[in-house]
Amino acid sequence: MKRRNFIHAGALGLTAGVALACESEDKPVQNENSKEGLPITIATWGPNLTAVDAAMNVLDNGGTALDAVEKGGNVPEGDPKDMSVGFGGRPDRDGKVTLDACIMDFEMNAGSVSFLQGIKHPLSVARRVMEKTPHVMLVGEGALKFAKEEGFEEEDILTAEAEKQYKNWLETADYKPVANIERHDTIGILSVDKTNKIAGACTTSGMAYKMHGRVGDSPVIGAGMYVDDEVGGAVATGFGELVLKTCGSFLIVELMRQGRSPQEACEEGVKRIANKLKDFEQYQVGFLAIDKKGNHGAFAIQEGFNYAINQGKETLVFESGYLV
Ligand code: SD4
Repeated sequence: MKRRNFIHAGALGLTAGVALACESEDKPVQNENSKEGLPITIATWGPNLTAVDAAMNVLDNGGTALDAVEKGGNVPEGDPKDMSVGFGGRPDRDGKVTLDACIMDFEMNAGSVSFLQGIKHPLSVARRVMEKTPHVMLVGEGALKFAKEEGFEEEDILTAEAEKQYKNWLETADYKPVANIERHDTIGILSVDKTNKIAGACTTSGMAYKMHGRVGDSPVIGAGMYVDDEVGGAVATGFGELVLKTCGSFLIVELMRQGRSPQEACEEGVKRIANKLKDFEQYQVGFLAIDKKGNHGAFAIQEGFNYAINQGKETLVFESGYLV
């Protein structure tokens, strides 16, 4: 089968850090920073390098990819200075912090919570949903009830800083989720451990000042995150509605299954959004993907998406290529 053709880098205004796939019947084209090597952890957004360090610490000590992505995601969740995830996340337009998270392992086990309030670590609740219930997703009150039954403490997770920013926002209450204006530090994180097993996770407080009840892509298996141990994994960040409409992470994993490199698959995921959704240029979406050898890819709609990666030595931060 003829491989998918890609537009040349020059036409897209790409920056360094990206190897765009060109028309070819040859081997898949890799991201120029990609190399094989396990174990690996990769996460959306440069500031999440501390999360990558925590995850790699688990892997270096012989831990599983599942433990690694949970421990990694717990780092920004517990950090009140990270205002896009967990404790300290910005509230919705009603002043409520509502959290979304999901997790998935190498055997297609998956767990997810969304619209969860009052719990600092939604990702750990998602893992309990996966391990202790016959379900995949719990939302809202039901998710909170389950979390409390599992021993999670209900607490006020709206910090003074987040409340202050919310009160400023209320003066205009103008909701325009503009790309890169809001700082997006949602963490999507993928690991492959020493036994070559994959896991992925995603956790966020979602878009600031969203409608009360809004659920984004991050807790939706196949949208904000997807892994398949035969192939690899993908995660998404940015304006979740675009990712939901295109089943972004699932699409990227399926493209890799068909032979695309992680880089080629991420580029095609962004191009799917661009080809299908008219107003995509106003928004930011970034994708990361890895295969089971440790190759990685990254691509975004706009400039400004970066990511942290570790394959056994130090954690590096790279800028992603972009389309617009
Ligand atoms: C959402 N995708 O709720 C999330 C937000 C995000 O970086 O990733 N921000 O739509």
